[in-house]
Amino acid sequence: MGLGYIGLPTASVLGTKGFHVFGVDVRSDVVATINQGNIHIEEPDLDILVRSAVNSGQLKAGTEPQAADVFMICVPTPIRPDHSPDVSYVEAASAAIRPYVQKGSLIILESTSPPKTTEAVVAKLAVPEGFRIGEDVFIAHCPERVLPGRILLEVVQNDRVVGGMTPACTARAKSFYESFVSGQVLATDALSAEVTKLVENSYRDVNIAFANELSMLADRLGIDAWEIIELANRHPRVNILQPGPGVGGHCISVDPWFLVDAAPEHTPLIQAARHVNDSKPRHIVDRVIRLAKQFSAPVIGCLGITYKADVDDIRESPSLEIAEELAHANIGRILICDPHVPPTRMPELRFSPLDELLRESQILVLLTDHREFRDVPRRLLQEKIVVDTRGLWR
Ligand code: SAJ
Repeated sequence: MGLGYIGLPTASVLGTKGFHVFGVDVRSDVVATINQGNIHIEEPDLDILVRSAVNSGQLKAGTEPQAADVFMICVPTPIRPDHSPDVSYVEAASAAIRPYVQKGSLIILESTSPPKTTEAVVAKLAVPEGFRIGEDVFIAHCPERVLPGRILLEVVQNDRVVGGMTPACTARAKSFYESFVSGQVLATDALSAEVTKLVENSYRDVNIAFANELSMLADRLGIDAWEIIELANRHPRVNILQPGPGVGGHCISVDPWFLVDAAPEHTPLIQAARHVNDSKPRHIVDRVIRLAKQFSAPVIGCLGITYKADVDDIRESPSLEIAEELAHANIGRILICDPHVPPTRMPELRFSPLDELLRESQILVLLTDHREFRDVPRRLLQEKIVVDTRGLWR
């Protein structure tokens, strides 16, 4: 259920490992694309795998579920504007499979979810009347852990955490994952699996927040944050992450809020980290606005709008937020270049080819460290004012 960044790679891996997979998505355009052997998202080698699974007849897609031995729910779990969790897609997917769940079916929630979702949503909405969990039907949470850009490797190689509603549910889910995962499959209960996943992403968010706080402190002191981090990381027990324009993507900037929502009074550090990371785009925008004041007709080039390097994903992207803020700030001409985002996807922004942007801009703002930006001639950078939010051109 759900053929996005997690569902489609998982479906195609299973398809090429001999499973008969029926992928369901509410978007009929996505279903049509996949049934033609094509893909609607960018991920290394995914096109090859999907084409092979579809051509061999192992993977088919549709907008309505079918009866199955195993149901995997891989739908988004966003937050609302007030940061509270929105599990409506999990509710809809659970209700949609209910008529197709049979005795013996295994239902797995892969979506990163707020604590107790497996029990309160999936078990409640997907299980037909009279079925006993752990006897007639088996329900488990196995949170996805893959890193966009490395999904096809990680979906097979990563260790997995599987938590069932009962020990029998855990055992069923564990043996299913062991049939296609080469990493270890670690057993726990559903709530612990839910919280483990949220802790992983919150850990990363807190650590990136430390790097981002440091970088803002370094700006104030007029020193180079990357140099400080490099030097500090030579200590045997220090390993600081990299500062950037903020934290984006559909995972790390969202999931910590699920823990905050579950226990607001016990999560001050997680909340502070979210606020630090969310404040970083504003810090960059203010800096560029200050720098632009020295020009009578400033031209500002923004390089990259996706949330991280070499992906096409702009969800929650701080780079996009900065580019849009600058475009609306009335401070001059804002040019944008992102080799992973076709200009037609964002008609309201002014896109330029890289060479034109580099030639025309007086201020260059490096927002996403795409491979294509690495080799910009350093000589050219010396003639410009450079705001390198990723430390790519150091
Ligand atoms: N970032 C920094 N500095 C760093 C590392 C990352 O600013 O040192 C920024 C990135 O630019 C990006 C954001 O953080 O904006 C998140 O990027 P990421 O590469 O850290 O992670 P995601 O969101 O692509 O994937 C994460 C992964 N989680 C962890 O590494 C703990 C992945 O394994 C999860 O499966 C995924 O979230 C998910 O789906 O939950």
